[in-house]
Amino acid sequence: MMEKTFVMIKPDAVKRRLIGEIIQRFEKRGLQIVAMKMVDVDKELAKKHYAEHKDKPFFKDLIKYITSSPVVVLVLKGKNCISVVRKMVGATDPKEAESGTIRGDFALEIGRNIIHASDSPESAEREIKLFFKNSEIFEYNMPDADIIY
Ligand code: RTP
Ligand code: MG
Repeated sequence: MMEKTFVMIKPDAVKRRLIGEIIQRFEKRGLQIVAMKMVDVDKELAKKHYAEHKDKPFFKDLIKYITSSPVVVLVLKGKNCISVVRKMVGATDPKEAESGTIRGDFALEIGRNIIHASDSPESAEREIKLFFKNSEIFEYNMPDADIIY
């Protein structure tokens, strides 16, 4: 099934100059970038994005972390890309994440786990709407689509 998912390259990855490395993995996999920008996440937006965690003990630190520098946000498109991208990202706690996953290769701390990806079709839809206007999401042909799929 053709899907869209939302990805955020978090402040620690931006500061560590990992933006290109991370995006390259998604491109090489065959996923299509249909939206992308750098944004400052203010507290209000951060709280909306992570609303499901508002009562968790780590919520305050999470908001501080995610607002600590600009982030890069993307919409990726591809077959089954919501679960494919979650697999590429790896376990929430980088010390449990397999090598070969983004967190497993580049991170060590749960509170500094470098990337976010939507966990379901519902959250993908909600998160894409939260960060992008319709006019910022593009439709264009991927000439090699029939080779990839
Ligand atoms: P994300 O939403 O960022 O993609 O991460 P996730 O689905 O893998 O994990 P989730 O349970 O949604 O947690 C959201 C983010 O909160 C931080 N966290 N800290 N200190 C802690 O125990 C703890 N637990 C979660 C992480 O930054 C996690 O990505
Ligand atoms: Mg999550």
